[in-house]
Amino acid sequence: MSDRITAVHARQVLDSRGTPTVEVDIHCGSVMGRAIVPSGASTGKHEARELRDGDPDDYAGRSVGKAVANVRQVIAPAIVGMAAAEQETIDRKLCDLDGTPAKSRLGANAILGVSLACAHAAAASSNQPLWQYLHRRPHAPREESVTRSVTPTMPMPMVNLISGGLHAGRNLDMQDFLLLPIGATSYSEALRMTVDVYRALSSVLQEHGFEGVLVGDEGGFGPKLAGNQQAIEMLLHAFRRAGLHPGRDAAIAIDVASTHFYEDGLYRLKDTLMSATTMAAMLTDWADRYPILSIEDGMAEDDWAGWKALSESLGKRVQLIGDDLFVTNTQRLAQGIKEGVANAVLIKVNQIGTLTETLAVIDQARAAGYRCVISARSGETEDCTIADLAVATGVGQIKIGSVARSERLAKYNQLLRIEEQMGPNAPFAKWEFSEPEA
Ligand code: 2PG
Ligand code: MG
Repeated sequence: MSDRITAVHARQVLDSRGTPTVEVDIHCGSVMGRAIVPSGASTGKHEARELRDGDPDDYAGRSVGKAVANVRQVIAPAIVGMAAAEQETIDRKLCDLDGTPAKSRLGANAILGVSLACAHAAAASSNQPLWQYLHRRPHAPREESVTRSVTPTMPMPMVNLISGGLHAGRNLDMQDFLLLPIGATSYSEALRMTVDVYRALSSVLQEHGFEGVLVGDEGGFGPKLAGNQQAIEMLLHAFRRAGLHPGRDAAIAIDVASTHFYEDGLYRLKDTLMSATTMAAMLTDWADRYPILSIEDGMAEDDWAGWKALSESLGKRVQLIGDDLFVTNTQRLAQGIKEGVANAVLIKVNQIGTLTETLAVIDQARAAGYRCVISARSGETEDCTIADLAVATGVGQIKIGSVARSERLAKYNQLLRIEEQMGPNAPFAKWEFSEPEA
């Protein structure tokens, strides 16, 4: 079936917080590819820019009519007639049409919707599931791509269990306390273990007097705990309650999201003010005492010296992920690699705004021995592109949120479908951590 783009349409829909976002449909004759753009709450300042209308009377300034109009009036005429599979050419054209470094003219939301919908349309035209199409993409520049040589692999989920920070009314300083079901030998086993732990945590919290706990933006519990360490203790209880051995079957990951409590060179936690050195010492102490295998944004987005200290202290034994630090951007990552900062990158498609640029960051990370974690945003929808992307690139890890709220389950369920499509021996990224080559 031809993958010539015959029509491009966009509309405003709502995300999981009831906030407007952009949905794009790309038609290639009788087939259609669709994508919906996610949106963050704890965004990094170096991310590509979402275009919002800013009219206080229309969804409190958050409507996306301008971005939708840009897809219909500026982007559509420029790409109709092109082949949807020419992803690099289309993405370059989108960047050129925009012409700004942060995609602020047309809006990264307009651009990303089109970029991802193209991939969906091309996959549909070639009659393949998206993960398979992405892995075999006909026009991709193969030679220099590390990802090209990788086997599609089911990712290890990193699952939000307790939410804090900007995702749960700042009840805790740190944003996410997550489970890594490291004992799992398949994706579906990892998911089952996760649900066991989620249920166990619900009863553990009740027993500790946290009745009627609400869930945060990503479905994690949002109890008003005494502090960050109590969150860790609750997780360890829940692991044991679910019959899992902490450190062997189940481990902890933290998204500190420290950019959001960093001010004037200091980390302002609820009950204390910390320098970067003290912060690094505290995280190191936690990693000594608890089975914490991964720490995201332990330091703030522009605190390179703090990042360096943390990397020197923990980089050999703990996965240190840059989210606000790297913002899925090759220039930021290049600086990190040069300075020996962090050892993993969070990959969020809307931080950079096109599929091509996202794949470039994954390749760059891999070439430097940095690990990648494909991630959802706190504002999500039924769009499951990232599930297919994680499998196609074989990066090995995905962070979607908790096992509650259907915008999260949409992705977990898509991964179950993909696992089934891959057959009984679907490759699964078991947990392993080795220090990147010096
Ligand atoms: C993060 C993400 C997802 P947000 O910080 O990693 O948890 O949050 O989408 O709000 O940036
Ligand atoms: Mg983060």
